[in-house]
Amino acid sequence: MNSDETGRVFRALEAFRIEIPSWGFANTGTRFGKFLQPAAAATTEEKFSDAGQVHRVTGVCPTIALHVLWDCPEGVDSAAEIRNLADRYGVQAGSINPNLFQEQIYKYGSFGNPDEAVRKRALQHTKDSIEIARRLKSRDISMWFADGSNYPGTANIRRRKRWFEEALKESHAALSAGQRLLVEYKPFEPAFYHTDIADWGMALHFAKVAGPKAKVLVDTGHHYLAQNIEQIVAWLLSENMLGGFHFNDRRYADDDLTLGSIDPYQVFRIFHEILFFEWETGTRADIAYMIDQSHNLKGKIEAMIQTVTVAQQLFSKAALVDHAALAVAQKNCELVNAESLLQDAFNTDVRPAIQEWRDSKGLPRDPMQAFRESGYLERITKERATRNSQSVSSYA
Ligand code: RM4
Ligand code: MN
Ligand code: MN
Repeated sequence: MNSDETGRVFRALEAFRIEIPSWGFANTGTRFGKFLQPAAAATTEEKFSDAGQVHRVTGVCPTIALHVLWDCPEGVDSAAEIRNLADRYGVQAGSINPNLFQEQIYKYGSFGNPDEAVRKRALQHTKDSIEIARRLKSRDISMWFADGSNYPGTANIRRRKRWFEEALKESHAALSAGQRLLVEYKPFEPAFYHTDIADWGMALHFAKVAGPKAKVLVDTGHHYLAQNIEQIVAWLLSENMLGGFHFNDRRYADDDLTLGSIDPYQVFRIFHEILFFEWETGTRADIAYMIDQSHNLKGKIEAMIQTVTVAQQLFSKAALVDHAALAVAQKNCELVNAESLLQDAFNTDVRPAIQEWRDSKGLPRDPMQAFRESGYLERITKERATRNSQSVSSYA
């Protein structure tokens, strides 16, 4: 790699921050069961502590996404304690995720529930979540809904759409200046016939109806297999409606596997669309890069460090695409040349440049090795093992 390319990698890394999810450190499983790990985090404090380790060795994960039901047991009153944890462990609260899918009242939906009382409860929980975010100085409230139905004819799809529009508008009205509402979509699961926000078109519609501070959140695992995710990204960028990502990888559906483990070129193509947009428009895309993964079997902290490392590699590779040359090749319909510009960038080994960048920041060249040598994992395994051997019932 020449010095111009190294410079590009440095600039890309300088601007790239990744938010990690609290639930990635907790024991998670599938509907068939949960295999417990002795070192898993069970309390909000442990999640902050583990996230702090990831930030310590990578230097690029200053925030942690929180799920209100799992991480804020006292609701709005949890904010003060979370601020203390943020100070103690050196990571700030990131996006706030209301939980509108786990409690019994949500059996038939939240914002789309035919029962007005449940819709009100869901709206109140969302407003509380916005207040928690305000107290924590968090910018984004990420809305994912499990709402949907399992059998044809059982739900009034149009009426539910209206209820969603109303509730999202009201939620938007509760935002403080600078806050954003991110609307996530998912084609199926847990609902298996219809899902109220099933794709990016529906999410885009709802975000537009909600108001100007609402944007779309793209979770890479929430698409059908053949879908062209980078095209969706390009369209949302062009509409100024892309708010952020939940990155993960999948082989089948919402597998929540480690980013880049199955199809790294897909992630590269997404990053490329973003960086090409930035080059062309001369503006920074205002996007929250977040991870949404479940490390059911992998060691959780190591899985997170691995994820961050791979994300940096793929982002750096995308930064190597020669945009000026690409624009010319596209204009002249030089297909092989255009495609090769992407392939060449993707095939470049960016690891030495990334190590140099880490050196320049006083960060460990090899974050995984630094973590393994720290003794942290051994310590928490001892501290948490007995408690973790008893099964826990919630998702995270
Ligand atoms: C969902 C969705 C949400 C996440 C939950 C735990 O499938 O991806 O973003 O909060 O899982
Ligand atoms: Mn998600
Ligand atoms: Mn998901």
